[in-house]
Amino acid sequence: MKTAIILDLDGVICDTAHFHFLAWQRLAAEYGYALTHADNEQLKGVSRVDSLKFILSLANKTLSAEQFETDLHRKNEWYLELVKDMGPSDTLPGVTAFFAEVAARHIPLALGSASKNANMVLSRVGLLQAFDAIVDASQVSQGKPHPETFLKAAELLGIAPENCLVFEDSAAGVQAAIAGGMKTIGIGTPNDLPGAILHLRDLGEFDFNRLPA
Ligand code: B16
Ligand code: MG
Repeated sequence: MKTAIILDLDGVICDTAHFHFLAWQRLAAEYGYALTHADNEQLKGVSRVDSLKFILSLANKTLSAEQFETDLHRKNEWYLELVKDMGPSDTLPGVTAFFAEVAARHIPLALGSASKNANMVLSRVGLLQAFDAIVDASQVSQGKPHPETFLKAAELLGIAPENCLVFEDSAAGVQAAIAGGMKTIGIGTPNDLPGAILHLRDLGEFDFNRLPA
């Protein structure tokens, strides 16, 4: 039975999760709220709109619909400024070797990201062509923790969900993969990512001999 791999982007392939955090922290500071790393664990993998709603609830603040859209746009502009100088060397440890192993073993590979910037970030780090399928926020109606992102990726690969292995750094993403009937490897700690079958610091720690043949 062929096993496929589905990778999350931010926090798994590159350290853009940190850039999202910096941009949200800047916006939250304007609302008088100091966004913490613990808060950020709950924002990882969450869509832009839902992230802003969560921050507003933390800051106990409401915005007009117009200001809400303006602030979403400003956050994204700050994020784009932070990623604009990224290049092929800006992947997380072990990513290059991981992709080489996936290619050598002819393992079907998909991206399952909640980001609308996924294609741009992948092309900056030179990995856009490495995927057999890419699913980002523009192709789904329900973001993580809903399983739609990963189910769509499995469908595009033509691999049954139970034969897909998802690598995720977010609690929302781990929940999404489990809800889709997939196995998940957490890039992070068991405390932050309950439900994952294995926890690694980065993709470089993955042992391909653990994959079913
Ligand atoms: P954007 P992932 C997610 O990407 C991030 O983890 C999350 O922090 C971000 O809010 C979300 O994408 C939306 O990103 O504003 O670029 O559309 O981790 O699912 O690859
Ligand atoms: Mg992520």
